[in-house]
Amino acid sequence: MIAYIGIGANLGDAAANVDDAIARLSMLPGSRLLACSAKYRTAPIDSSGDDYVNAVASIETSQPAADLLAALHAIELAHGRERPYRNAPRTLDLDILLYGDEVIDQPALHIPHPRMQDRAFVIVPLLEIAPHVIIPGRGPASGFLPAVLDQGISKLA
Ligand code: PH2
Ligand code: MG
Ligand code: MG
Repeated sequence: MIAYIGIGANLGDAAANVDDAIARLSMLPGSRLLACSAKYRTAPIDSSGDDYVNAVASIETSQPAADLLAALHAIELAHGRERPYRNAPRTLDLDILLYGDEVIDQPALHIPHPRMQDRAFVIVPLLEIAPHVIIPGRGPASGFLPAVLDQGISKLA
């Protein structure tokens, strides 16, 4: 199965946290890293605090989606992730954006990620590594690009 993972951070050394997350994704059991976008500096959307550093990675994995989610939570915890309130600033956020062409609606797992098509910090790095990817039930990711380009986003050097 090919999964796309959204990576975000806006606390501590956000860029270093994103780099470390990518290194840890490459070591997940039963998985291999396929591609990784550049890192982007992005304005907080429905969130507060500093600008975020965001990226998107793709992995090939034999892990069921629920197991992959648990593994991502463990990486977040290794970075001291706390959840004082919804969308609080965070040292590291790892979200499963897409899991193959599956549509999953469970209490703690919604795939495709519910708001991914509305967010430049997801759509821009996703299209960098997967220009033709389809969001199941929603259509080509590229179709959502024009509507998000007014959100602040710039590639990190
Ligand atoms: N994540 C959120 C809410 N808002 N804004 C940016 N720029 N980047 C994020 O990763 C982000 C956000 C919820 O997870
Ligand atoms: Mg998130
Ligand atoms: Mg999350």
